[in-house]
Amino acid sequence: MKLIIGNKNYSSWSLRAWMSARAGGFTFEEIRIPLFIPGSREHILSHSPSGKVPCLIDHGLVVWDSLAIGEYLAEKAPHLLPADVVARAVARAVTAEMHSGFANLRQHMSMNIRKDYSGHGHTPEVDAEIARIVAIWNDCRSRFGAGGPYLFGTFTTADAAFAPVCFRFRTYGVKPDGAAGEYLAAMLANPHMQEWEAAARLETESIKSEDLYD
Ligand SMILES: N[C@@H](CCC(=O)N[C@@H](CS)C(=O)NCC(=O)O)C(=O)O
Repeated sequence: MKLIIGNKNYSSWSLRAWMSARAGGFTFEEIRIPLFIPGSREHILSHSPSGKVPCLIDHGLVVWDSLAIGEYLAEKAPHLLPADVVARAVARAVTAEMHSGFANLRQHMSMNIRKDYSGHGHTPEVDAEIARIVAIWNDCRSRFGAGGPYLFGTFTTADAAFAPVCFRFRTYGVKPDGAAGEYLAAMLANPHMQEWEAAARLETESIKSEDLYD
């Protein structure tokens, strides 16, 4: 299995697929393509028909888009989704909401693991989206989280979907109270998250358009 990803410091979509692959216990070759430098688009297109990362290649099968990759990996490693049908439906709903929503947060608080932009990025729209994310986390933790520290107890693709938000909250100094805050701490302490973060800190490329508040 091969996973094509972008810069670990910046590529939030790549992080989602990579976390599902790690949490699923898969052995995979990682192909990291630094984004937005000469040749990177051609390099991505040599693997990924959409021209975007992440892209998963498994014995000739090509799966692009982080949502499809998460679903595919969960078919091969069913523990990546909750076993209960109700919890599984909610996990898919919050994953889909994260995948297609929160445009203001993405724009004003882009993932940038190495930076400390505490206090930056707040607009009324961003704050409303942060409140919605905190409500999702509190709801999942209280209804489904009894079996462990993650949204549905054990780690699922829903946690992978919110992984970039966890790094964003730390970069931009967003500190939820209560169950959501405990969930954020558990995610930032997750060994796979820490492995990704350590690699992000070693990267030397900068994407100036993503360094929003320098
Ligand atoms: N909806 C896609 C989004 C993928 C995406 O936008 N990836 C960005 C990097 S995080 C990318 O490949 N950008 C390179 C480009 O647009 O040339 C997914 O979930 O995989």
